[in-house]
Amino acid sequence: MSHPVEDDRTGMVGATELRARFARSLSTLYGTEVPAYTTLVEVSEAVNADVLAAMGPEAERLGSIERVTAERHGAIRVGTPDELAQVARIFGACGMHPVGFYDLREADRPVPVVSTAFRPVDPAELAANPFRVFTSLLVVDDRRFFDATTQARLEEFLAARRLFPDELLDLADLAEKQEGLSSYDAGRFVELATASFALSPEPVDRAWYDHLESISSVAADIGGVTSTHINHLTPRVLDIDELYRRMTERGITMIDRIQGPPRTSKPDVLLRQTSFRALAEPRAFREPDGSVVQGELRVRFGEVEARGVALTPEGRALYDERGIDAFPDTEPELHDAGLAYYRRDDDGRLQPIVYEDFLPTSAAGIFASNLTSDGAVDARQRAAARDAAWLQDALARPLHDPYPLYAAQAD
Ligand code: OOG
Ligand code: NI
Repeated sequence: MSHPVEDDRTGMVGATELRARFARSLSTLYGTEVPAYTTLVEVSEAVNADVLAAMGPEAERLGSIERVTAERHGAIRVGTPDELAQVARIFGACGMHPVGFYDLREADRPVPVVSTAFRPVDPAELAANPFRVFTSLLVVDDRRFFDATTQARLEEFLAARRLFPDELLDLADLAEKQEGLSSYDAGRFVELATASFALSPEPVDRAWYDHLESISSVAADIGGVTSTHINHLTPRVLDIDELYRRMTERGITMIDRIQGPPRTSKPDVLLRQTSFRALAEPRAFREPDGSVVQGELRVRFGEVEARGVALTPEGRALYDERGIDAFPDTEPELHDAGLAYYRRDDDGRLQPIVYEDFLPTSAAGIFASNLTSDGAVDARQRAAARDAAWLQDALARPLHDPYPLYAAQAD
């Protein structure tokens, strides 16, 4: 289904345009909040221009330069199934649908969340603007992290907050119902949605935050504050090794490695990411005696990524079990072995289908690089049951499996 950008007759702003505006508006916000992000975007654009100049049309096989230049992924974290369902309505208005189930509690450095990614699923929509948001939900009843008292306090704290104003949620529902918003409503929607993800000036309860932080930094970032915020916003780059060099040259300390497959002469697969820790940001704290003081928190960061071809389940199993070395050297071999998704263009040439999702090990690495404490996990305690079916119920809308989406694009 294609949505008109802005129908001249009705003046309606469709989902595609809402998504593009929302991504741009968040980018402007994040640039004012985390200035190094602006540097990252500038360096990414310079690297992309150089790759395009050096390689010509070949550089655009994994997406047009317009798509890649506008391309961002964000990350947000919420505390309750109700909050997640509200997020789903806001992203739904922008034509972003939940895809995939990630259980970060199973990572090497476990984080008490389960996650999905909201993104367009239709190839034309992905080409127009592939904005995606990795969205994590705290698992408050997982005893390996939270004792019964902490769980009860978390539930009470989270039930008392409102992340999104009713006006925003009503506009989101209206946008989905009438497949767009009037020009005025669209402006309001983008303004309210962006403001919902800004860092809040509301004082943080020091004792409560510290208690959660001793268990998990991510738990504190979610359940220790009264609002949510964009945790990072990631541009896409066509040569991440070159990006890493240029950022380091500019004096920005990157994490020690690029996550994902190492650089090889083989076709690029899946996703490679790297990041830097943002500076500590000033935040107000309420001390146990009731006084409010200025302090700082270091919860946000910068990240950049390069994307390759999507792997089939067989290709993914090979990657997870044996690494990139086990892969063939050329695209026709990857295709013929059924390891990656391609489609044929009108001339019969293979065109790669871009990987649009995330990698649990990379995500866990990104979470970990951003944590101030290792936290405390008691593996002997009971895990809370969470799976894709549970998440779909919480979302109150269909949760897509990524593989059939890639298979449909390849056909
Ligand atoms: C999400 C981390 C996952 C990625 O790129 O893998 C992620 C978070 O820190 O909330 O964004
Ligand atoms: Ni990320």
